[in-house]
Amino acid sequence: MNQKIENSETNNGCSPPLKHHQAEFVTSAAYYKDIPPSKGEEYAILGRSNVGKSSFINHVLENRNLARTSKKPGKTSLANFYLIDRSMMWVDLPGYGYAKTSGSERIRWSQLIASYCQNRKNLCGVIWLIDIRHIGVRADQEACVWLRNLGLEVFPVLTKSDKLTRQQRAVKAPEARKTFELNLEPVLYSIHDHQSRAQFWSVFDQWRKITH
Ligand SMILES: Nc1nc2c(ncn2[C@@H]2O[C@H](COP(=O)(O)OP(=O)(O)OP(=O)(O)O)[C@@H](O)[C@H]2O)c(=O)[nH]1
Ligand SMILES: [Mg+2]
Repeated sequence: MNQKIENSETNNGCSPPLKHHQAEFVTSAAYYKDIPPSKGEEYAILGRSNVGKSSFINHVLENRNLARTSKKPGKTSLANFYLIDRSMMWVDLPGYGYAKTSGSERIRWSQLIASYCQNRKNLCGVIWLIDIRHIGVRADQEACVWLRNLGLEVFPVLTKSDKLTRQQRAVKAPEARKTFELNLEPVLYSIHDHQSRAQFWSVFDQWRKITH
């Protein structure tokens, strides 16, 4: 996919219209066999443990009670399904790359992520979260190769952008795009910046039209 997707940071500063997205929790699954039947447009939220996946979901959907978050890695241990605007499903997955989870749990998580991403028929793409401060770490490099080999469309997001100065942030999207050979420049995201939300939806809505 190489269609032109306009990042509103480059569209003469015009703010996209704000829209509230309706979201509801549907179900959780610990194993692939337990996930609901394939139906409709679906996107997975994937990234290292503690990168901010669940916080991102709550913030971007303006509902702090949707997904459980924690300062400690390893909080999300199930695949959690959320129906957005009654038209698409988002799936918050456990994180990868967290060494301290017990062996059997780690195996279950990686099997859940792998079997879901490999087999889910209605998976239109992956919203892939990367910590803006740690671009290129091994676990992300491996995930990137794996996602590419599966042929999945990837929508990259750099999380925790508030942790860097404006000057430091400026180089990170092109750096990540180059490091991971991405088709798309990542969107910067911070749960402490409400403009992140509008910025995300503006780019995601364009990308979404292409993926399904
Ligand atoms: N400063 C800052 N902190 C953030 C941001 N996003 C998430 N966090 C913090 O990062 C920590 C982890 O957030 P989670 O949303 O639980 O991360 P996760 O990727 O879902 O983690 P797992 O479920 O363990 O894989 C929490 O303490 C959040 O408050 C952000 O944009 N800025
Ligand atoms: Mg989580």
